[in-house]
Amino acid sequence: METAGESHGEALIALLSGVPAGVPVDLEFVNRELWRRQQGFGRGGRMKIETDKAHVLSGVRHGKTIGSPIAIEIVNRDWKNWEEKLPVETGDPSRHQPVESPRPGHADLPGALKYNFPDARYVLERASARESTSRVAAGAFAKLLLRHLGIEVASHVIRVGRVEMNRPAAWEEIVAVTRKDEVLLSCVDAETEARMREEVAECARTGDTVGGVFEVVVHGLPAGVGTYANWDERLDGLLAWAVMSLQAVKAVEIGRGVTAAESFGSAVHDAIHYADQPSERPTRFVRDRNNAGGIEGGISNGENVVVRGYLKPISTLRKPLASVRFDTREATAASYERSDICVVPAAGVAAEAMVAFVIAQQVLAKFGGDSALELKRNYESYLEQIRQY
Ligand code: EPS
Repeated sequence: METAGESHGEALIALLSGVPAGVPVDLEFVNRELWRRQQGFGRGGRMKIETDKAHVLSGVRHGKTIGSPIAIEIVNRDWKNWEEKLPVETGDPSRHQPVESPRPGHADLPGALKYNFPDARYVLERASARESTSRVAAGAFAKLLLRHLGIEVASHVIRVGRVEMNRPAAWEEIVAVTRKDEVLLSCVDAETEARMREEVAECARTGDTVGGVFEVVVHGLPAGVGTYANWDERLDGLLAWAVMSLQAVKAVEIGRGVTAAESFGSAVHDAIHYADQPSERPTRFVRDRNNAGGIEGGISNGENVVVRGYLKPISTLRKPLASVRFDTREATAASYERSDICVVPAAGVAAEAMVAFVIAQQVLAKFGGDSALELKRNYESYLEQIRQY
C-alpha cells in the first residue's frame, strides 16, 4: 500500500497492488469506512468541510477487482481555500501561510530541521493524520478481501483520558458500535461513553486535548497465519509496526500484553481444552479466555486477534505550549491551526484498516491465488486440513 497527498492539497491518493481478481467491491462500504473515520465527539471544524468519498481510478470493473493495481483518489474539498496558499507552482509568496513556531509533540521541529524548511508548513501538510484517510480507503479493500473468506475486523474505544471501560466487550457489541449512524466515542458501554464525553467536553472548555486507547479485533481468522520462523514474519510484530505507524499512536499492545508483564504465568496464559462437539470453528482446541490476543509465537491461534493502540493527546493545542519562532528565535506560543480535541474513535477506524491490510497480506502470502476463487479454494482446503488434524 502506498499513499500520497497533503492535508490541504488537491487530493489524497491510495495505491494498492496484489489484490486478486474477482473480489466483490461494495463502494458504499468503502465510503462508509471513510465516513466512520471522520466521526467522533471531539473532532474539529475540518470534518464539517470534508465529505470523504473514494474515487476509484483503476483496478475495479463491473463491481469486482480485476487483479490490477487499485488507485483511489479522495478529493480535499478544503483545497479551494488553499489553492493560493499552497500552489504547486511558485505562486504569490505573500499568500503563502507559514507555520511560524513548531508545536511540541508534532513533527514540526524535527521535520523542519531534517528537510531544511524555513518553517513547518510542508511538515504539517504530510505529517497530518489526514493521511490516514488514504489508508482507510485501501484498508476497506483489504476488509472486502477478508470478508470474502469470512474474516471480519472491527474496533471500539476502551479509554479516553482518565475514563476507562473496565469490562470486556463481546464481539457482537463491538460490531454494533461500528454499525451506528451516530458516532460519539465508540464505547460499547453507554454509561462509560457518557463519562468519556465529559472528559472531551472539559478539554473543549479548557483549550486542551485528550488521548486514549482503542482496541481492534479480528474475528474468524483461523490458526496458522504468521510464523515464528523468522523475526520479520511474526504476526504480532507486523501488527505492532502497522498500528504504531499511525499518527499519534505511542504504544501497541497485543491481548493483555501490558498487564501480563506484572502478573504470574498461571494468571496470564490461556489453558487449552478440547471441545466435545465441533462448532463453526475449524478446530476443537479451545480456550476459556484470550489473554494472548489470538497470537502465540507470532502465529494466529484461532482466537480473536486483539490489538490495542495507545494514542497520545493531539499536539495542536488551542492554549498552546511554549515554543520558539523559526525566523527570529524569539520565545513565543506554538502555532495553532484548526484542530481536533479527541480522535480516539477515528484512530480506531484507521487502525482497523492497518490491521486488515496486514492480515490480508499474510492471508495472501499463505493461501495465494490470482483470483478470489483460487484464493477461497486454497483457504477452504487449509480449513479442512486443520478440521481433520
Ligand atoms: C485530519 C486530522 C488533523 C486535522 C486535519 C484533518 O490533522 P493533524 O494530524 O495535522 O492534527 O487537523 O484537519 C486540518 C488540517 C484542518 O484544516 O482542520 C483528518 O484526520 O482528516
